[in-house]
Amino acid sequence: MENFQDLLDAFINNAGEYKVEPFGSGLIHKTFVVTKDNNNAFILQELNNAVFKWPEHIADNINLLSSWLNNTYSTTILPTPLKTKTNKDFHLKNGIYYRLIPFVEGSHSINVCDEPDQAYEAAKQFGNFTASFKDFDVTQLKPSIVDFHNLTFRWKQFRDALINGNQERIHQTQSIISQMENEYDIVAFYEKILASGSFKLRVTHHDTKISNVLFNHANKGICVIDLDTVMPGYFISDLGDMFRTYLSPANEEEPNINLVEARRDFYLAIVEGYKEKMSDQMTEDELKHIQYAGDFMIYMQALRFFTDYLNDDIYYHINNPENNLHRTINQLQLLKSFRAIVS
Ligand code: GN1
Ligand code: MG
Repeated sequence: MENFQDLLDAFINNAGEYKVEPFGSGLIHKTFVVTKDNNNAFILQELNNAVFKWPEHIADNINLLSSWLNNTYSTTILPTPLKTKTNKDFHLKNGIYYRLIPFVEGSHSINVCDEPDQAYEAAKQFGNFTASFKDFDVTQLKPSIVDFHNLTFRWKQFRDALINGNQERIHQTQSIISQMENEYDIVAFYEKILASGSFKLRVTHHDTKISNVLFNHANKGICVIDLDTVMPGYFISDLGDMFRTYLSPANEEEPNINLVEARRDFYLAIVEGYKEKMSDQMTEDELKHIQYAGDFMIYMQALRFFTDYLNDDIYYHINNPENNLHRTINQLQLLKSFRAIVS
């Protein structure tokens, strides 16, 4: 266990008065909530340096975006990490990067999207986030993970795993492999779109799960959080990941696929919320391919979970040996159900 007092001391005074406990369900970083007198004060995070190889890029991006909002007198809120007492973006201890993010007062987050209204509010926030940077030169942002939502790259990783991965697992999952291959059209379409230039590169969040939105007491969205994967990207990433993570009452961890289903009212709510902020910026082609966003993100996540399974679970945290396989089957079921509600 880390010495938390020591870590907090790097950022704030009277660190001894705070209590630190594990927080959230992210699969990448270690996250803790820091409370004082039972009130939430900060989020403390230990960055996963294997996934985010250049934490400085994240900090540079956040600093640029934050200045942009200030300079344009924007009302968009961007919760940014504290600088350390020595004015650094991270506290570095034993080669590990830590950061401390102040809690937004009066805010709460949710882990499950169980009302279309929540989906609408979240989509409006993610739409507003991107819309706020309409005139910002997105090429200034550095990718925090290279090729993160590059579907061609994810497809290639899958193909490589079929050669170099765990042979027994490959042998046992032939039917899943065929299902993945049968969906190759999704990859081909992605390549076609990119080549055509009809989708615009914008400031994109890339992790639009519901727990990355802060709500106020009246359950209205306040802002988005978790800016690690903010980098240049396409609208299909953010809209698609909302479809992927809000539409089903059962999430990606659910092993019983009978419980995985896409809900049309939630779909409509997401589209309405996102378009409210973004439709005037979107190209005709983008507006035509709203549904494709779902195919793109659900399929990419299925590919990523499955590739990790074939590679003996080197990327995602797992709770049991079959976890990544069950996640894959779950996502394939979601893809099927998604198509049924949008067609
Ligand atoms: C990871 O840890 P978390 O939940 O924020 C992943 C996302 C996946 C998600 C699937 C950097 O995000 O891309 O969609 O798991 N983030 C990274 O649960 O790989
Ligand atoms: Mg995240």
